[in-house]
Amino acid sequence: MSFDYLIKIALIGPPCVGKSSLILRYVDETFEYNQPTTLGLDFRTKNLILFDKQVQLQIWDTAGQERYTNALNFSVYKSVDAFILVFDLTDKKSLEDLSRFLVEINQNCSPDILLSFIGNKSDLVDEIEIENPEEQLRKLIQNNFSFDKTSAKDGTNVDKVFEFVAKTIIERKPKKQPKKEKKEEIPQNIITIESSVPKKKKCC
Ligand SMILES: Nc1nc2c(ncn2[C@@H]2O[C@H](COP(=O)(O)OP(=O)(O)OP(=O)(O)O)[C@@H](O)[C@H]2O)c(=O)[nH]1
Ligand SMILES: [Mg+2]
Repeated sequence: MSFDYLIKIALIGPPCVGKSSLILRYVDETFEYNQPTTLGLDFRTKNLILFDKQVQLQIWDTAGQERYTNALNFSVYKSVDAFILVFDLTDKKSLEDLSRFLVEINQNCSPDILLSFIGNKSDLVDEIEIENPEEQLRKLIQNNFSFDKTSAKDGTNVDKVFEFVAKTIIERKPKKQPKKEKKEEIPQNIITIESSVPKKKKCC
């Protein structure tokens, strides 16, 4: 299938914050209570129409555990259009831990790379530990950023975040990209290894 825009987005953040669950919710509209830890790197695709154009999102799921990240993540960092940085609203430390990911972005990406922040697990209202996430995030990052509270469990704001990121990237692109086949667009030098997300389904 051909498309007008290919947009590459990576979800990054500490372990157990819900990165894989957010992708599962967005792509498959499901939720798993026992989502396995991501051991490597994988991607899912989602086709949608934005601004009357055919858009394919290539969504990279990364491992939160540091021991699985470095070399693989480096390849992804070089190739994506945007990052969604995820923390867990019920775990204060997970927001603080985003600083390690911001250092990696600073070292490997263009300064104007699009960053969108997610505080996930908003459904766990009685367990929220972070009172004012925007204020905490401002201590970590000086540039403008977008922020939303999401729940991969009940779907709150999940579509909104992915579509906001996709639209922002399209608006930033100076010219229409040439139509390309999906198969050609998988970044080179990426080894996809065992991961928690289901195998990619063929798009129709
Ligand atoms: N209640 C609730 N639980 C969630 C939500 N998102 C994820 N979880 C649960 O949190 C756990 C971790 O979710 P994952 O999606 O595996 O987290 P991850 O960030 O991909 O973790 P790593 O792969 O280890 O980096 C799982 O048991 C999920 O079911 C959410 O929005 N609400
Ligand atoms: Mg995962």
